Amino acid sequence: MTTTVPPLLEALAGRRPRRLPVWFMRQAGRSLPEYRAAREGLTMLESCLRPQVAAEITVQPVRRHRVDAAIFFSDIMVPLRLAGVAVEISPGIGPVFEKPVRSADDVRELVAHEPGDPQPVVEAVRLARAELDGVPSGDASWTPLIGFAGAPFTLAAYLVEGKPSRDHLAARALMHADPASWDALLGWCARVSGAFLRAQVEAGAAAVQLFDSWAGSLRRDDYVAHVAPYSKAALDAVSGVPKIHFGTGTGHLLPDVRDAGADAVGVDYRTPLDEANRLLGGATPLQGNVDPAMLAAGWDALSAHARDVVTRGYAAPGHVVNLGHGVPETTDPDVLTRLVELVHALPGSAKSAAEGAA
Ligand code: 1CP
Repeated sequence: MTTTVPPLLEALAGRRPRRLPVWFMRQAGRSLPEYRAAREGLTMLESCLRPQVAAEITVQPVRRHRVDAAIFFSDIMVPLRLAGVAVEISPGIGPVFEKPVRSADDVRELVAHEPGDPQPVVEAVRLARAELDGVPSGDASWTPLIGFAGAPFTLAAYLVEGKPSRDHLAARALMHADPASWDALLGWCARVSGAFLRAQVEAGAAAVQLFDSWAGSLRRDDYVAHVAPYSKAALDAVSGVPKIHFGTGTGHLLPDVRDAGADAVGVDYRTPLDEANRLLGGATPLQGNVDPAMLAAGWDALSAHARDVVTRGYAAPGHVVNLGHGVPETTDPDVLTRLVELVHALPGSAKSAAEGAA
């Protein structure tokens, strides 16, 4: 390992490496044929809990696309399963719980579960790290692995609804109907998510991302009072690595998302990065925000859009190029590889763009 810092870590520290770092949320899995081969005959959660399989799938997109980071192949439901909660990931649907958490008694029963043994996670991160330590990124000789967890609200939204939902009405009602149960539920989710993050960092993750995918469904006052403190508790469980905090539809919450304890804010595709930077006061590194729909819009439209994202991102102190949400399952992998090549060929900062044009 050299002392040169990989572009991802430079950008998350608010600096402008020569080459813009790029990775994609949900890059592991979904659209890759080698992913489907590695998972053959295994359920989603089985694949997550077999260290060799999880490590292999984690590294696949780095080998194929030359992205500047791996994201650990797992799921936000894994820490719940490790804690002994009856959850399955149904193909084509997502997480489904045997028993939704609806009443004060349900919450009491849930929070009696201790976070489980993270050994399969620790082992998988170690195996992935061993390979990534030899894969260059920019001028560095190694590629970082990003650990992640679901934010307490997003986990609670699944636990209370019992399955994916659009508006998270039952969860948002519980928040006000029974604030004491809400506090116990979110506090427990913060504890298991925090333990999951810590296990990944201790095994070698070089950065972490907290996914609050459904935070955008909240009013700002509810987010600040009933959600952000628990996200902060989950993020506070780790130290010594940069922390990215991402949500979708959070244009109205960006400073609050940052203030929950993030070093960088993930911006979904709805808010242009120059506007996000203005909302954040120009001091926070950003991650995002190519619209996933553009991956299927043809190369001319996609490349023009990606250039626009990069140009708007120059306003921020650091920029990690990513999508504004996950890779759709139907994405042509070659389009992702070409997008990585394009981003790597673009100037890393407004200054080098101006020098190039001069
Ligand atoms: O490539 C990667 O990003 C790493 C692996 C990863 C991550 C970071 C997976 C694999 N899931 C996640 C996070 C995750 N899981 C989130 C947060 C990010 C986001 O908003 O996209 C959420 C909300 C989930 C829950 C979940 N798990 C869903 C969404 C359901 C819904 O409500 O719409 C789904 C479909 C899953 C299953 C899943 N997780 C990961 C994969 C590859 C799959 C599909 C497996 C299959 O269908 O067989």
